[in-house]
Amino acid sequence: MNRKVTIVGAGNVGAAAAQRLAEKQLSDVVLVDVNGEMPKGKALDLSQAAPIECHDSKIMGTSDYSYTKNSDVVIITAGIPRKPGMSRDELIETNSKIMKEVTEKISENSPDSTLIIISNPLDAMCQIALKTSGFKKTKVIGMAGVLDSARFKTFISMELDVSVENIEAFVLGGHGDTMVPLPRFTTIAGIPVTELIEPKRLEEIVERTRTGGAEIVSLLKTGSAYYAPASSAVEMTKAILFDKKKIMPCAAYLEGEYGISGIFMGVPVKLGKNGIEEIIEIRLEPDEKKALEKSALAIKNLIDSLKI
Ligand code: TXD
Repeated sequence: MNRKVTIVGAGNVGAAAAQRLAEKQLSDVVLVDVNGEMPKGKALDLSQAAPIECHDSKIMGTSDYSYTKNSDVVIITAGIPRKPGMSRDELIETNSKIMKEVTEKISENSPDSTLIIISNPLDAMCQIALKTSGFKKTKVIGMAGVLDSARFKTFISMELDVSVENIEAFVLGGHGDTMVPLPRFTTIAGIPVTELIEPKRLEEIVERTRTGGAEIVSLLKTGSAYYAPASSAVEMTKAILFDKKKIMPCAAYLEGEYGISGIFMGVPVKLGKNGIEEIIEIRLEPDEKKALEKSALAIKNLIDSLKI
């Protein structure tokens, strides 16, 4: 195949993303991990599913970055996940070092790639990747909004017993407790959600979305969510590989958009072959704007503590 995607971190999210990329025949996949021969084992196992799943994507596992050369997209999931009771921010020390080391190697081997950052705390990890890689800000994108919006859509579809395909929803802001689900932009077959779900119940669904990651962490006991995060990363990858110009909520580096500067935060962006091709600015109501500013402040405080 003439499209190549590297996934750094062959753990839960990385392996699930490799499987989806291959089975959808979107690209060849290189799985990179520091954990001995584990990435080789996972790649071999995934390759042996190919004759049954009927795809010709090549999947390899390695710890050697020379195999990642000239990747089109690089998905970075390397790091440690949360344990029950932990916040995403508590991962910062360990994951910052890993993100720096990985981005150095990736930018050497694939200087023209687009980076999709997954590791937590997401907004801060994006900042490290941008600084370390020296890439243009349009080529470093964080995955959170697609997942948070998918969670919001799932809960709405459960509530109304309607197809998930009917639902459009947007979650903006940071990937944490201050994320900003926007009921005003949420529709079911074009019908505003506020026509179908009463405000109190909708607020409960919004709150479940905000804590959607923690709900899964507490059920799994070890590790955090990975099927939906992998799907979200693959959706973004597809938009870039196929130049789809698709609008989705992603963490982007802001320089004045929404009145915010110098941090990554979830906003609607258009994804295509050049990465982020446009940041879409929508007019927000005062309470929505306030919520977004609160989210930005939480991200800024975390970044300041990192001194990056
Ligand atoms: O919405 C989102 N952005 C997220 C983020 C949704 C789900 C998971 N989120 C975060 O992604 C999570 O908090 C973690 O920080 C990452 C990866 O989660 P995953 O569940 O895949 O963790 P695993 O299974 O522990 O896998 C991480 C792998 C593991 O195999 C390590 O050996 C590897 O990362 N690792 C490295 N690979 C390459 N290079 C280095 N330095 C390295 N260090 C660890």
